[in-house]
Amino acid sequence: MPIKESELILNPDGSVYHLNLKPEHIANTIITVGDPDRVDQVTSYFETIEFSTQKREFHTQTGTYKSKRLTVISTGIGTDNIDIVFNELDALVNIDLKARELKSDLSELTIVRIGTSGSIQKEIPVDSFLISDYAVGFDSLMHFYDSDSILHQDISEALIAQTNWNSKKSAPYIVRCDSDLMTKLSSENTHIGFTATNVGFYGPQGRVLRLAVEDSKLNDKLASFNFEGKAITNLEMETAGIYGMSKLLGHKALSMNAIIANRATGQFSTDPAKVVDNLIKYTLDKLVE
Ligand code: R1P
Repeated sequence: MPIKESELILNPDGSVYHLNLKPEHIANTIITVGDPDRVDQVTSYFETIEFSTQKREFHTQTGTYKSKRLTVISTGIGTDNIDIVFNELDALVNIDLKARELKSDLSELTIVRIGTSGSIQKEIPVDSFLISDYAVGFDSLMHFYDSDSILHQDISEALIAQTNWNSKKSAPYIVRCDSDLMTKLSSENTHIGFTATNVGFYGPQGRVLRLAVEDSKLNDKLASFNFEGKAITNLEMETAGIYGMSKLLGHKALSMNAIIANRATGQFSTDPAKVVDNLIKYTLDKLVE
């Protein structure tokens, strides 16, 4: 049975609905960034750019870095966008868009996030690089999929118990990176961390401007959480969704974080653009090694 038009929406030119992309527009290795302007920053290091498009927050460019074909795409902020980006990227490689049928041979994409993040551990300073080994999602994205087989339930249970997690909030889900990519992209220059993916920037990350939060101790509880020596290291807004969607769809993913704030010490980087640029260069060179 072909996938119905209402379920897999295509634009009049045959491109996928939100991303505006056709299968020939993307490489097998994809870099995701949050900020649409960061796409140009990444591709400024490319020797060629063969394709560019933008629709809403989804800005895409494909080209070559040291002869390797790469696609860079912005996701905007949050795991709601990750659901859209990952389903549509997967459709580009694994669904015959004309026949509206799954292909018999599925393809595996390599997807690396280059994003910004705030550390919650004093020892992980601003201007450092952190790679997310595990991620905990405080959004509910994975709970809308048949995802139990990829989730680390033992860690979630420990987190719920140790933080006295309010059951009115979505149950935290735990996912893990692709270990081959971790080996390829880590070095003595990277911290290895356990990333919390929050469902907002202010209250959900414990920032109080005018509104009181439900649990003012949450960041402290996350920082002191311990599961077999694993502590939560940093906060951002996409990684758990990226790891969950990639595992479910059969792709490899890794999240690279430029630490621009330290919530434990109250410091913010004096030059956040520079640390992001350094992480872009580091990641590009590791991808072509
Ligand atoms: C919040 O300011 C945004 O910055 C972080 C968060 O994950 C969120 O998307 O990442 P990016 O700099 O990649 O967008």
